[in-house]
Amino acid sequence: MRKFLMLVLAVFCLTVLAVAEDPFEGLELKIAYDFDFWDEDDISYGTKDDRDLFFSDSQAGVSVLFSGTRESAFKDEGKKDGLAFRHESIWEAGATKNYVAFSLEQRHDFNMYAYDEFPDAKYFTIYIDLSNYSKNFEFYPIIYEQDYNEDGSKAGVSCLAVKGGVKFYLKSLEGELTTGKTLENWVKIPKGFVGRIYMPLDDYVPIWGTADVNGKFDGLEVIRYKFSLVDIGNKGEYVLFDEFGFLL
Ligand SMILES: [Ca+2]
Ligand SMILES: [Ca+2]
Repeated sequence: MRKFLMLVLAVFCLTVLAVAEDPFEGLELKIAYDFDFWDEDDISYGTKDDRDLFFSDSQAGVSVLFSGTRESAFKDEGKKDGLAFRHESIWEAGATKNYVAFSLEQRHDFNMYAYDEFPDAKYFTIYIDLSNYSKNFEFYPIIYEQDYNEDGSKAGVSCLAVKGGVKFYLKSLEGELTTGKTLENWVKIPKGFVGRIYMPLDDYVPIWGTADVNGKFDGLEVIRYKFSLVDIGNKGEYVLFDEFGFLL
């Protein structure tokens, strides 16, 4: 009898552990922005010469250069073709370093996922490759989206950022899942990390004077991503991003 109880207990513990190890169980990844429709190596992106207007705001051409590159392009499924977003520092030591942030528009006609809906998504995920960046990577992953009143009618636009002190996840290319704690509206990704990060949307709150009337991430009209970087690294260092998506 005692042996049986031990067995039951062991099975129970294993089950609990297994659930705890997969925070994404039952959730489906929907890609929102894959950069594959960019032109390869076009360094006008984000600058005043950018005719495609993928960015509504950035310092590209001043402190950083943006381009689409085959290097470290990522696919969650299938072969790894397509492009990734290369965010490169051109900052010369000693020169004035500009505040660096970019606003990338989700709703662009070239983006095949531009007008997709991600209703009540639980996580915002980004593939990130820090192989060519020499520090921990610190940034603010901010999302603008349409907010709704309790009756379903449109409210204003929410500018949403993560609360401090909550858990987020990192999954390396090898599949190892680890966790980190957020800081106030920003996260620190360990030096050299390559893989996906997962931000908990239930812990996203409105900032900069905006409201979230119904108190949740709606995901029906994602407008843009605003990433603000604490440091851009030394000249020639770069960070690669790919496959922004939502888990729902
Ligand atoms: Ca891609
Ligand atoms: Ca809302």
